[in-house]
Amino acid sequence: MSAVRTTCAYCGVGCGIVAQPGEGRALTIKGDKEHPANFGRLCSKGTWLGETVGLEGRLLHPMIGERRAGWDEALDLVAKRMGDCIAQHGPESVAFYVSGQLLTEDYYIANKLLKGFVGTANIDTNSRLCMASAVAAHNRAFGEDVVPGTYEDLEAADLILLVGSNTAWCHPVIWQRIEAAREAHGAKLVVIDPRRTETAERADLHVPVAPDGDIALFNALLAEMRDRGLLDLGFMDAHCELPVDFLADLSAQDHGVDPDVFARLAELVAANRRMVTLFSQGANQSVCGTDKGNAVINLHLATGRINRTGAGPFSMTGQPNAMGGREVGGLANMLACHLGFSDEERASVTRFWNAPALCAEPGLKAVDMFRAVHDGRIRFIWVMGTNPAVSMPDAGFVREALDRCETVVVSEVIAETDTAKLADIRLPAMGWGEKDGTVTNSERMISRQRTLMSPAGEARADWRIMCDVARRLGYGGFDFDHPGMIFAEYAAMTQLSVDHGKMLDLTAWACCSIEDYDAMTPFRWGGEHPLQGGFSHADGKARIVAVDAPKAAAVDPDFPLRLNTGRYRDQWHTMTRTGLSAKLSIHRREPLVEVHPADADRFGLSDGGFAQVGTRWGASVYRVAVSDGQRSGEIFVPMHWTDLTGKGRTGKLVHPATDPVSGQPGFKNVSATIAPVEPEWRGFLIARDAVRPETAYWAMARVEGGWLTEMAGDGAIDVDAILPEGERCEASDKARGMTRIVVRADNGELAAVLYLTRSGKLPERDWVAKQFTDEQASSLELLAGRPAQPAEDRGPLVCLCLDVGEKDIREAVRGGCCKLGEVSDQTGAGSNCGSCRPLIAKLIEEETAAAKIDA
Ligand SMILES: Nc1nc2c(c(=O)[nH]1)N[C@H]1C(S)=C(S)[C@@H](COP(=O)(O)OP(=O)(O)OC[C@H]3O[C@@H](n4cnc5c(=O)[nH]c(N)nc54)[C@H](O)[C@@H]3O)O[C@H]1N2
Ligand SMILES: Nc1nc2c(c(=O)[nH]1)N[C@H]1C(S)=C(S)[C@@H](COP(=O)(O)OP(=O)(O)OC[C@H]3O[C@@H](n4cnc5c(=O)[nH]c(N)nc54)[C@H](O)[C@@H]3O)O[C@H]1N2
Ligand code: SF4
Ligand SMILES: [Mo]
Repeated sequence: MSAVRTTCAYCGVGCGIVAQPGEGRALTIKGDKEHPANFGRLCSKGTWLGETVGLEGRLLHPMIGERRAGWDEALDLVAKRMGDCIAQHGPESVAFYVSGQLLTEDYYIANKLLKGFVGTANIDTNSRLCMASAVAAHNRAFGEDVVPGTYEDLEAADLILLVGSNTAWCHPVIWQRIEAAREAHGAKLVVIDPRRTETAERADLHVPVAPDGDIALFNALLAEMRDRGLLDLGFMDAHCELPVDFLADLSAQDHGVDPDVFARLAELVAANRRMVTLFSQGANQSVCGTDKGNAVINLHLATGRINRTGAGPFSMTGQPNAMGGREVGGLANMLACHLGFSDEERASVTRFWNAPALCAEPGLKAVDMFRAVHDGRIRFIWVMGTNPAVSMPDAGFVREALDRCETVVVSEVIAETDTAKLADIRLPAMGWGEKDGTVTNSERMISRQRTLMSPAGEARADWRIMCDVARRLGYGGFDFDHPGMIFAEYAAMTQLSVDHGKMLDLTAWACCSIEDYDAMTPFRWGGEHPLQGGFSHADGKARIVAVDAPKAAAVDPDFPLRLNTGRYRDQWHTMTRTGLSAKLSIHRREPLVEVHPADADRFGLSDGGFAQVGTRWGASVYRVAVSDGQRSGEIFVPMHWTDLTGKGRTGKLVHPATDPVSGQPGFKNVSATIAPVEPEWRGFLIARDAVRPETAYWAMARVEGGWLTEMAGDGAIDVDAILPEGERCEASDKARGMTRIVVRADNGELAAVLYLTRSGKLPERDWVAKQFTDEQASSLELLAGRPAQPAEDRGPLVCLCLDVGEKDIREAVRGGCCKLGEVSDQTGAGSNCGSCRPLIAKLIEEETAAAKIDA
C-alpha cells in the first residue's frame, strides 16, 4: 500500500498525517507538509500513533454479556430492545451518549436516527463536558456557533491571550505555531491560568487568576479599556447590540489579581490591537463557563478586535471532531446544520429527512441524561466512543445508573473499559486507521480520516452499525453504503442552514461522488472570517452580553481546598489508546496530586508520598508532588487513570454542578480535602501482563514489553497473587523490610520483577524497565537493583524521539548552548515532534540562572 494522507486521531488541532502502512499493522507516521493545520508538524501523541494501533486489548467480536455473538444476533437484539422500549415507554425512554471522537458521518447518522426517526432529542455527547459553554457563548454573541478566525490569525497577532489552556500540552501544534510567531515577530504571550503550567512558564506574563476569577478579570479589563478611551465605538455602533448603560455600568470588579500583574496585562492589551484570545477548558468547564466565554468575546467586540487578520476570540476544540459533531447537531439542544427548535427550523428538517417523528424539543444534556438513566426514565442507552464511567462528573453515580439500566449498549474499540464492563451488549467498532470519513478541526477545516489497515476482528464502522439497526427498526433513509454518501447528504442538508441565515454552508459538496469524496483535500467552511459580512442574529449584529462575576462560595470547612482537574502531555483521556504506548507513558507514569508547599505542610504531606483526595462525591489516592506552580489552597489531579489502571480515578470526585446555560459541568473547581496516606510498604512490579493489585495505592503504566505497576499498601502482601508462574530468584533484607523477586519463564525470559520495601530506596524504574527487553539481563543485577558496572546516568528522559536525557541537555547548556535551537542542534533534543521543547527551555533557564548565581 502506498502512503496515505489522513488526519491525527487525537486533538482538535486536526493535524494532517502521511501514514505509510507496513507489515501487519505497522505504520510509519509523518506530519503532512501540505496540511494547513500543521504544515508537517506533529506532537508526541501524533508521532507515536503507530504504537497504539495493534490488536492488544481490542474488542474483536460482538458480545452479549460475556458470550461472543454474531453480528446479526447482536444487531437483532439491539433493535429489539430499542424497539420494545420505544413501544412500551415512548421515545423519551431511549438515549444515545456519543462522542467528539466519532466521525462526522457517524454523528450525522446517530442524530438523524434519534432526532428524526425515533423522535427524541435524548442524544448528547461528551462535547457537553468539553465545548458546550463555548457553543452557548457563540450562540449568544454571534447568533450561531461559529469560530470567527483561523490559526493564521494566531500567527498574525501581536498579542495572544491563553485563557484556561495548557496549550503546550493539549494543543501542542498550535503551541508550536505560537512559538514560531513569537520568534518571527516578537508576538507577546499571556497565560491566564491558576496553575503555573509548562505553558505559563514560557509566557511573557502569567496571570495566576483565582479559580473562576476570569469574568471579573475580563470585566475589569474592559472597564480599563473604556477608561483609556480604547473602545471601538464605531464598530459597536455598526455591529453590536448591547444592554442600555452597559458601558457606563462597567466597574473594575474585584478580580484578586496582583495589581502589578493586572497593570502589565492591561498595558499589553491596550498596546496591541492585533490580539487573539484562545480559550479552552479553564473557561468552558465551569459553572459559569458560558459567561466566561461571553466575557472574553465582549472584550473583543467592544474593542473591534474581531473579524480581521490577527484578531478575534478563538475557542479551541478538544477532540478531533468536536466541531463536526456541533455541525451535525450532536448536542441535545440543537438540530443538524446549526438549526434550533423553532417551528420553521423543525419543519425544514422534517421535510429534508422525510422524518416521521422529528423530536419536538431539546433533549436531556449529559448530566441530566444520566440522572434519567438512574431514575428509570431512560431504559435503553447506547454509548459510542466515550467512557462516561470515568469521564463524567460524579462518575460513581453514572456507574450506578448504567448498572441499573435495562439495556446498555456500548460501541467500543477496546474490549475492557470501565464503561464497557457495565454493558449488556458490546459492539466492536473500527478504530482510527480502520475507519473512513471526515472530521472538522478548531478552525472549521474539514479533513479526511482514511483507512490504513483492515479492521480488527469483526469491527465495523459506527455509522454502519447504526444504519443496520435503523433498518431493522423499519426506518427508511438509512440505505448508505459508503461514508461519502452520508457526507453528500449532510452537505446537501446545509442548504437549510443557508436558508435560515446561518454561515455553515457545504452545499458545494452536495452532489459529491465517492471519487470526489475520496480525493477530498482539506477545506474550510466559512472562509477566514465568516462573520465579517454580518453576524448570524436576524439583525446581523452581535450581542454584547452583560455578565457578572459569580459570588464567592462560602468555604466548606470539611472540604477547604479547590480541586482542579485536567490533562497530561502524553496521555489521552481515559488512556484506552495512549496508555498502550510505552513511549507515551514515560512522561508521567503515575497520577500525581500537585500541592503547594504551604498546603503540604498544613496537611502533613511529603513529596513522593501518597495522599487521599476527598470530596463530598468520592475519594481517590494519588502520589504527592509538592509544587509551587500551584496556588496555595488549590490542588490539581489528572483525569486519566481508571479502575483498570489504578486508584487515582478522578471523575468520581467531581461534583455534578453545571453551567445554567450550557449544562457543562464545572470540572475545575470542586471543594475538596486531602490527607496523607502512609502505607507500611511500597514498591513496584514490572511484568509481561497487566497486574491489578488490590492495595491502598497502585497505578499502572506501559513499558516496553510489559507493564509497570507502582504499588503501596499495609500488612502482608500475597506475592503469589501478583506474580506469574515461573522460576523465582529472591533476595530479602529483613532489617529494611525489603523483598526483591525475579521471575523467569520456562524459556528463561524475564516474566516479572518485583521490588518492595518498608523503608529503603527503590531501584531506578527506567533501568529495570530496560532490562525487560534485554535478553542478557542478569538476575543478580536485577536483585541488586542496579547494574554491576554503573552505566552513565543521563537523568530522566526528556526527548522521547531522539532519546536524550536531562543531564545531556544540562551539559549542553553548561557547554555554551544558551538557545533552544543550539541545544537542539547539539543534542538532537526537541528536533522531531517538539513536545519536549517547553521542558528543554525550562532546563536552559534553570542552568543559566544557576550559572549567574555561581558567577
Ligand atoms: N495531551 C492531551 N491533549 C489533549 C487531550 C488529552 O486528553 N491529552 N484532550 C483534548 C481535549 S478533549 C480537550 S477538551 C483539550 C483540553 O485542553 P486544555 O483546556 O488546555 O486542558 P486542561 O488541562 O483540561 O485545562 C486547561 C487549564 O485550565 C486551567 N484552569 C482551571 N481552572 C481555571 C479557571 O478558573 N480559569 C482559568 N483561566 N484557567 C483555569 C487548568 O489549571 C489547566 O491548566 O485538550 C485536548 N488535547
Ligand atoms: N475530571 C475531569 N473529567 C473530564 C475532563 C476534565 O478536564 N476533568 N474533561 C472532559 C472532556 S473535555 C472530555 S472531551 C471527556 C473525554 O472523555 P471520554 O470521551 O470518556 O474519554 P476517552 O478516553 O477519549 O473515551 C473514548 C472512548 O472511545 C473509544 N473509541 C476510540 N475510537 C473509537 C471509535 O472510532 N468508535 C468507537 N465506538 N469508540 C472509539 C476509546 O477506546 C475510549 O474508550 O472527558 C471529560 N471529563
Ligand atoms: S497537536 Fe498532536 S494530538 Fe493534536 S492533532 Fe496534532 S499531532 Fe495530533
Ligand atoms: Mo474535551
